[in-house]
Amino acid sequence: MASRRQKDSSDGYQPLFKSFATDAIHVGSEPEQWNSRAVVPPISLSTTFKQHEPGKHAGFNYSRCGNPTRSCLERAVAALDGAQHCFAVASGTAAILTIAHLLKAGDEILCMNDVYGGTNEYFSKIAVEFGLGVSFADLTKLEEIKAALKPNTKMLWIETPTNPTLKVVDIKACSDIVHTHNKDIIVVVDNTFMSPYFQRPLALGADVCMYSATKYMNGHSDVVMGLISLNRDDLNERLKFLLSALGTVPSPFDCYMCHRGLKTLHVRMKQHFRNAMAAAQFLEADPRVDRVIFPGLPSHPQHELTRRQCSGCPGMISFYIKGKLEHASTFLSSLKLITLADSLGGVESLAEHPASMTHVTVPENERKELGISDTLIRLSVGLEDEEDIIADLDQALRATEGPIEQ
Ligand code: P1T
Repeated sequence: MASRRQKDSSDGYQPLFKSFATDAIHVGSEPEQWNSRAVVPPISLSTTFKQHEPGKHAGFNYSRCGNPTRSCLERAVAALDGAQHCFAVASGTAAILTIAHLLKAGDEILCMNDVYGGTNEYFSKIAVEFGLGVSFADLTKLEEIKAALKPNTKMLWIETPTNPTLKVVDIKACSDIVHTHNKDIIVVVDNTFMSPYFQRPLALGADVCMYSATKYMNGHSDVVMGLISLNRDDLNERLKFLLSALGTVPSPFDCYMCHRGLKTLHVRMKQHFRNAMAAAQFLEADPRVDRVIFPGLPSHPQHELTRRQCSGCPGMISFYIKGKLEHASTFLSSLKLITLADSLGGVESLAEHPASMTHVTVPENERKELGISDTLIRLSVGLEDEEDIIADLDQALRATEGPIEQ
């Protein structure tokens, strides 16, 4: 599937993946798989399944090990990722935990230095307690990768664009560097922000692609879930075992919900991109804003790479407001349409303050180094009318102009 790209490339980005919408709507939802010919996969709540004879069953034995509703979702996601295999898991965090269990004590993970706060926390506070070594590097500087690899490095963890400073990492270049060094290093890409509509990491050399499906994949802020896609049969067997042994699985209802959300991913992502571009251009021209980070803007340091690697950009914008912490707080508290809340990737626009919310657990000195300052604000631009989103940003920025309470 990875090679099935449409011919026309309109605006300098990678062409969209051919038949993406058709696959999103139909793969995993074939009516012929059910006696009832249901057009929408039923929610299969049964925890257990009758066996023909001991150890012989019709595909499912116990829902922790596999479930028909989950399987429908997994087939759809595999198609969208150009993958042979996919696992739905209980959360993005459960995906991180399960993938980390591919390693053993004494192995080391080399991780992008700017990642979701929970990812940083899991690696640096929990995985290390179980004997995994963890080091962080700026993977946008390719020359630093080789120097950071150790004889026991067994996994490279890429997040791109990064959360929250939206740095873009060259997946193919990183994969080539580490696989040339040692082909057994497992390259993992957290593709939460881009979604498979804009970026397919497996086609770029990654071994494993994962998502917090809580975000764009489900898209409606009503499911916590994770997804893992891959092509390697050896890792697939191990992950199947780990999922069942660790029990990091989602509920059938959540699988149904996520599969339902996935069917409009292509429509949503297109509009997220349009709305975010308009909001980013508005913010970049605004004198009350210091700097806007949006990979779709020519001012983004990896804008050219983004066009080379992706088919577009999601609704994520980060920006530095002029002033101090108080200006950021006043802006966030003054928003009316845009909701001040953690998370991202839903139909509704959200805004947050990484230094005190999503990335509060990252040590202060690291936050400073990464650019997660008190004036950094992260927006998840939703699908409301573009003019209404911009009007809300404008009125909240206006609130920061007068005297600010300290
Ligand atoms: O929340 P959960 O589904 O467990 O996913 C964790 C996760 C993993 N990877 C990335 C890139 C993420 O952004 C997240 C979760 N992020 C937020 C909740 C947030 O507001 O950034």
